[in-house]
Formats: sequence, C-alpha cells, structure tokens
Amino acid sequence: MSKETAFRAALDAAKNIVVLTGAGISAESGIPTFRGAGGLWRSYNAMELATPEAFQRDPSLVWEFYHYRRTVVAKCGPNPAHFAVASLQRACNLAGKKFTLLTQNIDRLHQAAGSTDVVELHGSLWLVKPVGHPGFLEEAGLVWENRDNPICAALEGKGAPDAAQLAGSIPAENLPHFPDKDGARKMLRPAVVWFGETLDPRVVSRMSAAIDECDLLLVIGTSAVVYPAAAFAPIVASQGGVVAEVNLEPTKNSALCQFSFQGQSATLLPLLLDSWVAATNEKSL
Ligand code: BJW
Repeated sequence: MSKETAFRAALDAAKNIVVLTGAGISAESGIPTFRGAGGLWRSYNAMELATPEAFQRDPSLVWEFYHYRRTVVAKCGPNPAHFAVASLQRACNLAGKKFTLLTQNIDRLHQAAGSTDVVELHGSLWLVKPVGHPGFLEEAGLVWENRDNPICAALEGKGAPDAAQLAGSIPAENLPHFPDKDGARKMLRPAVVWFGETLDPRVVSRMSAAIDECDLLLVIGTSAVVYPAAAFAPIVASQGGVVAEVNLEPTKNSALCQFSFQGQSATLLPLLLDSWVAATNEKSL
C-alpha cells in the first residue's frame, strides 16, 4: 500500500480530525513565510516587530509593517491547498466526522476558500482593536473588521519594504485611532497575537477541546517552532493519534509523524485529499 493510500485509510478510520496550518499553506498564494526567503521586512524579522514592546517603542514602524502586509495579502487569493482543506471539511461534515481547522495564519485565505468556523490562533490581519484590549475575536466596539487600505491617510504610500524609501516616522496622533465612548481618541492596533501575548481564552478553549479529542492531526506548512501550536503534534502523538505532516522540508516534529509528505502544499494536498473527498462524498449521499 502506498503512503498516500495508507493516509486515506487513516482518514477513513478517524472520527475527530484536526488540520493545523501555518504560513507555508499560503506560500503559493504569494504570501512570504516568516522564516523562509522573503520573511524579512526591511532588515527586521517577525520576531522583532510582532511584539507588544516593538509597538510601544515604535508604533509607526509596526503600523507600516502591517500596512505593507495588508496591501500584499489584499492582492492574494486562496490556492489549491486552501480549497483542498475546505473540501475536506465539507466531506468530513457529510460523513459525520468531527473536523476542526486551526490556523496560525492571519490572512483569512481559508475563509476565502470556503472553510467555515476557522479557529484563528493568532488573530486576523483584518481585525483591529484599541490598545489595551486583551481579546482577539470580533466583538462589537472592542475588536472589529477594517479592510480599508490604507487604514488611515498617514499610511498612504508608506510601508515599502525597501529601506531606501524610508521617509521618517508617522506622528502617533496620525496613526489609526478611534473615538471611545467618552470622546477620547484611542490608538488602534492590529488584532493579531504578538509574541508574549496570551491567545484569546475563547480560542484556547476551542483549540484545547479539539486537540484533546483529536485522533488524526494533519499539519500543513508550519515550522513548528511557535507555541502553543508547536505542541499539538507531540500531544496528539502521545494520545495515540495519527499525525501527518505536509511541508517543504522536515520539521522538528517530523520524527513523530506516521506520515510525512514533502513538497509544496498546493500541489500535494489536492493529490492527497481529492480522491478521498470524492469517495467520501459519494458514500455519504
Ligand atoms: C511550505 C511551503 C509550501 C514553506 N508548502 N510547506 C513554550 C516553550 C517555549 C516558548 C514558549 C512556550 N509557550 C509560549 C512561548 C513563547 C512564544 C513562543 O512560542 N516562542 C518561540 C519562538 C519559542 N509563544 C507565544 O508568545 C504565544 N503566546 C502564548 O503562548 O501565550 C501563552 C498561552 C498560550 C495558549 C494558552 C495559554 C497561554 C504567542 C505566539 C504569537 C506568534 N505570533 C506570530 C505573529 C502573528 C502576527 C503576524 O503575522 O504578524 O505568528 S509569529 C509568527 O510565527 C506568526 C506565525 O503564525 C507563527 C508560526 O509561523 P509558521 O506559520 O510556522 O511560519 P514559518 O515561516 O515559521 O514556517 C513556514 C513553514 O512552511 C516552514 O516549515 C516551511 O518549510 C513551510 N513551507 N512553503 C508546504 N509551499
């Protein structure tokens, strides 16, 4: 039996399937990964800018970084890997299997491909919230969607990744703000989870419940170095669940995977999943 056929047999047997995705699944959509080529913005990596300390020190720099990424992502669409995951979800639902999609990505390309009920571990590039609010889920008046580009006039023409185009920082009062209920202006920030911040407790409870009962975990395009997501494969393996990985290269969790598929997710996932989805849909009708 080929590795692919054995994986599809494992999908047949599983009752609680979890898919965990990272930046690699969006690579073929044109969005650079964090730790791969193109992961630097100016001379910074995400670890230097995706922190509350960086925002406190230099909100202009961090807003420029996110404005640039909003501009890039707005031009990108889902790729065949996102569509394969969405089809897998629909087939699992039809077949009466529990399915949870956990993503570390903030690009919302899973939703654009038709995935529903996506658990966004690290928030969303398209959500904003006032500085100081701890939550990361949409909530009236506290965390809301804003897809404006630029999000404020002062960011127009800013955020170029080429340091040569730097033209001084934006005064704090010109960065995104909103008037609170007392009429005071409050600074907004992207509702994304930065290093050292705690994930939204509602997200933690959904992700913990999914991982606790998971009997098959499919991990796609993550380097497995950022917690808590990096711990999911070891947890599921220690529970006796099946762990499968799709990645361009081996990761630190590869040794505990029953199935390791090496290559681009946009090519591999349709090959791996489409026939199972078709057969499962047919059986379920
Ligand atoms: C392809 C491909 C293709 C390429 N096809 N594959 C325990 C131990 C040690 C440290 C900690 C710990 N617990 C917490 C910490 C601290 C910290 C942490 O993990 N530090 C580590 C660096 C050591 N974690 C936190 O602070 C987190 N908070 C937290 O844990 O709170 C406590 C708590 C949690 C839960 C319950 C209760 C309490 C918060 C982490 C926030 C991470 N934020 C970022 C930025 C988000 C906003 C933004 O985007 O700007 O999230 S950092 C960045 O890394 C981003 C990503 O989601 C995340 C993961 O990156 P990812 O997706 O893996 O991307 P890459 O680039 O690393 O990898 C891409 C992979 O794809 C590679 O493997 C490629 O080979 C592959 N690939 N092309 C298939 N075509």
